[in-house]
Amino acid sequence: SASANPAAKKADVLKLAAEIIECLKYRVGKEPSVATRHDWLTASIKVVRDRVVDRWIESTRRAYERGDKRVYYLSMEFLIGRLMRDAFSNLGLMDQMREALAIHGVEIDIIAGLEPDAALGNGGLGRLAACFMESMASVDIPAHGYGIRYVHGLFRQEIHDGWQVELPETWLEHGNPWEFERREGAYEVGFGGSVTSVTSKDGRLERHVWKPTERFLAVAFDTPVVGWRGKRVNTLRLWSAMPIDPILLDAFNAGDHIGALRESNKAEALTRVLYPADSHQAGQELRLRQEYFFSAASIQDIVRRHLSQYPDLTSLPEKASIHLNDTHPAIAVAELMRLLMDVHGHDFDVAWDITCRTFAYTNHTLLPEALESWPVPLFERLLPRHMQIIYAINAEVLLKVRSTGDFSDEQVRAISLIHEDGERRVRMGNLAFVAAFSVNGVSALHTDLMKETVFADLHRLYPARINNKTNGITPRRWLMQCNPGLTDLIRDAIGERFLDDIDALKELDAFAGDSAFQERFAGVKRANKEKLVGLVADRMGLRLDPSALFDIQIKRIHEYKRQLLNIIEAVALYDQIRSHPEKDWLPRVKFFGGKAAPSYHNAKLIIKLANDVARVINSDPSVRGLLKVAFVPNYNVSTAEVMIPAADLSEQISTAGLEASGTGNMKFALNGALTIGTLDGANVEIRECVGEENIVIFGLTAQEVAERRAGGYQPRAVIEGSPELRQALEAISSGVFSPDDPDRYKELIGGLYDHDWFMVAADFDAYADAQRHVDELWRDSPRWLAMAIRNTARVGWFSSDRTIRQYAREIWKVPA
Ligand code: DL6
Repeated sequence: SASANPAAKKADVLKLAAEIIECLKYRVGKEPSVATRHDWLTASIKVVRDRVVDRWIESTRRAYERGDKRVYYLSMEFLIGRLMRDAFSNLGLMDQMREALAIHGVEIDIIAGLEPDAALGNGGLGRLAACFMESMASVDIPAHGYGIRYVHGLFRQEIHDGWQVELPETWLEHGNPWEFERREGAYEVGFGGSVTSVTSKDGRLERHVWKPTERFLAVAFDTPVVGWRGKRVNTLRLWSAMPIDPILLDAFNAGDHIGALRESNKAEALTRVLYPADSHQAGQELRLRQEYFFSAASIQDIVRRHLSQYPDLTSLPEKASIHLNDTHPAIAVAELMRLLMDVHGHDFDVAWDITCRTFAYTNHTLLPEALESWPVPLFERLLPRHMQIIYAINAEVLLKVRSTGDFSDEQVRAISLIHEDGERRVRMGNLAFVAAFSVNGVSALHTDLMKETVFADLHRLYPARINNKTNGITPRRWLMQCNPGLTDLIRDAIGERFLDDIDALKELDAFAGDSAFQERFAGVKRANKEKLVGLVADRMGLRLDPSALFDIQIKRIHEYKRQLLNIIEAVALYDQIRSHPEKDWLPRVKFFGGKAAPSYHNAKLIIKLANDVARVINSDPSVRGLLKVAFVPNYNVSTAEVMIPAADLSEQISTAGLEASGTGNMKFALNGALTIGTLDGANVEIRECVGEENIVIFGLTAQEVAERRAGGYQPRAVIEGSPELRQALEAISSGVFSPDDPDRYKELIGGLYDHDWFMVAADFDAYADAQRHVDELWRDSPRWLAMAIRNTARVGWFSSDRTIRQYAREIWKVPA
């Protein structure tokens, strides 16, 4: 290959350099002398994209010719971040492109920094979908991702006077050189209207015909997803809504120039913005429209592809698995049923059999407020035919339940697809569950809790259905690309094999106690910390000391993730440092980053609190720089790629039982940070892999949390029994950090005394003790480094390649 042979590599560099100029000229329309940095970025991407296309066509053709089974991954969210480094490095073209651009006096790192993040997702669920897309291509599974091409992805966060301000995000501002628009591949998607039934001459009911009143076009935009070493290229197909009649000419000619664009505007609104709610149901009509829009377009596309190759849809389950990433695309179940019955003439039983052997579903949260359900009247108005189909499915399921004779009325009500207490609602989780041949959780603990809680009754009815697939992360982005220093160091120590087989990372274990290796490992960490120091200086004007312990909590802001616990501990530590200046305190920087859902009041207040506390602590001379707090604005994938490699300590401190898995926890461990965490989500399995001596676990277990709640937990008594906690809470609620508005945190903190649903008080002392234990470990640098190296060495199992292979073998039944 070009990378192995220096002469071939040199020739390729020259070829790429020429292609870049050619592309600038003929596809961007510029001469190098007038090209902007964005033009260079566009030209570089398009040159590499051309090379991707050959492999893409080849991958698609191969799947077709061999009659391979395909995986369809339906997800409302794909939190991709930047793609350039991913594609260049997976194709092995990074060095060549760097040199080719350098010939033209262009620095690749500068133009790489101009690529906007594709932030088509909120958090863990969307980022998992992006890691899975990369892994499916890397392990050579023919797969298509389906989602929405939001014009505005997740909002840009600014911090004004400590408060989160949301601004529109405009990732398409300079165009998107990765995508291919497919006008020819458009489908119609309807809403509203009515259903009529057409009967045959002998009076038998033949078909239902849905006549929607509103109709839109779903236009595909395809992005190639390159796997490691370019082995395979898959397609991420994102749908954009367009009007069927772009302009109503009659209205226009009658002088109604605004009204004439009504259809265009309605279509544009449909796929314009990503809902920024995370762990909370976005119960708006537009959201249900988005869900149906992309599900319907995807199912039509899947059916079309199948029928272009096979005579009918009875073979669909053998040739396709449709995976529902959470319940957001669950309406696809009813859409496939509709096409099977109303368009392709199958009767209900056949359609249901095909459907149930085709769908699989992943659950990502147990939080009741995040479980989707839609009011029946809304559903009926927007999707009348689908409502009928859901009633028919429900009848089928409830008949089965009744026939077992094992379920109480209450249990039958819990299984029903329709929630009947008070407002009648369609339960999307139950719909997905009954239609899927596999229902999986995302960590061992979460899967167990699914069986015991939200899906307890459905699990009894379908005991073989729930299975676990612990999440993973792609080591290409989350080690090789974001941490080239560590990657080179590992390569020097154990050779290249880990690049292709992440299990080989285990060999690094032998170096954990090697002082020369430790020194180099510390050097890499130091350089990564300096890079983060630079980012913080640029973005916030804050100066930080890279030799301090970097303690980082980055994730969505949510009460269950307990950023508040971390902030309260910072306040307690601040008290201690001032009361005991004589003690040998360790310099520490507590970093926070994350966005709050715009309508989530307490989460936004927690951001303000972090910033208020930061302002006071950072400017207090008596702290002598021993503690700093930094809330890094606009946390996103690209920021994560700088912060994670720079972390010494990873905060994974959710209330046990509430974080389904977490994936940030895996990224930090892979990059040699120690975890301070509860026994929640995948932390449990991380502890098993790294060994309990290499992780700092504290706090109540999920079972203990449940017991405490059941036993009448009284946080007030706990707070009164913990002087450190009490003082910290009093300081916050009395306005020490908010002199301009002393009551700002009264309610937030007051709530802890009476409810404390997330067990902040119950876990505080254990957390503070764990932090002091971290201090002790940090003082013993060789020991710390050995632990950090063991973390890197032992978490290869959390590669999303492993996760995807398990999905392939155990759910989709495709080779991988
Ligand atoms: O499975 C991916 C990711 C988990 O790692 C997180 O623990 C979990 O909170 C997240 N869930 C969501 C919210 N989802 N809904 N619906 O993002 O999924």
